[in-house]
Amino acid sequence: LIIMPIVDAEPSLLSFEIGATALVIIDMQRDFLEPGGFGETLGNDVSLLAKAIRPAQDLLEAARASGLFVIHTREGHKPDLSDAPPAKLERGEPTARIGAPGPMGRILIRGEPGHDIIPRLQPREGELVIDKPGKGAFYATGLGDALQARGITTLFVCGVTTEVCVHTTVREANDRGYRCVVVSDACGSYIPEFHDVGLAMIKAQGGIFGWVTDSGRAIASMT
Ligand code: C5J
Repeated sequence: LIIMPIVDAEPSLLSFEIGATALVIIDMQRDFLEPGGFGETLGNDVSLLAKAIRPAQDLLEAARASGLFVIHTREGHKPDLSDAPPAKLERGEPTARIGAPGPMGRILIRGEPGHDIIPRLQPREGELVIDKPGKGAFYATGLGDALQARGITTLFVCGVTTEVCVHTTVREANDRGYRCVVVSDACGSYIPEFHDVGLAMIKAQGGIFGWVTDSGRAIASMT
């Protein structure tokens, strides 16, 4: 017997199977969330992202307790930048560029302190960590194969930023046939109106990219 929980979401309720569902936590990295990181060097108020940490932590604990497969992503590049397209590297003031030295090591470089996931959301053994060179988690990564191997069909998605890496990942996933449920308060943006409109875009037109819920309703569906 397979029990199908139901999550209350917009634009409709959605049933899912625990064993075929993953939680994907996008780029909750020190470089984006902590003072002195890449996000702040771009002129952003990083405290706007801090609001997503507690809901993401609660969601992660519920997902772990219910046996959902947990995936963490990190945006970043190899130290020699060979996986970073020139068009990406060119942007930003010289000191804020990817690969430049920052207070938490070279900005968005794998292995540097700023590239790491924040302490409160550290991955556990058995959870998948996807290092991605792009905004979407499917581009140039093993995510698609990992999901297929486990028979995953539904993704709860949260993280930062709502309109950039969360949105790009949800669009990639939607085109690949995954049902995506975006957890609104466990996402964050440096630009509050982009957060709001980003979530609205996902659930508009009958759920054109997926579903939107909040951490309370997501956790209730898992427990
Ligand atoms: C950005 C991300 N915003 N993780 N990255 O550059 O959304």
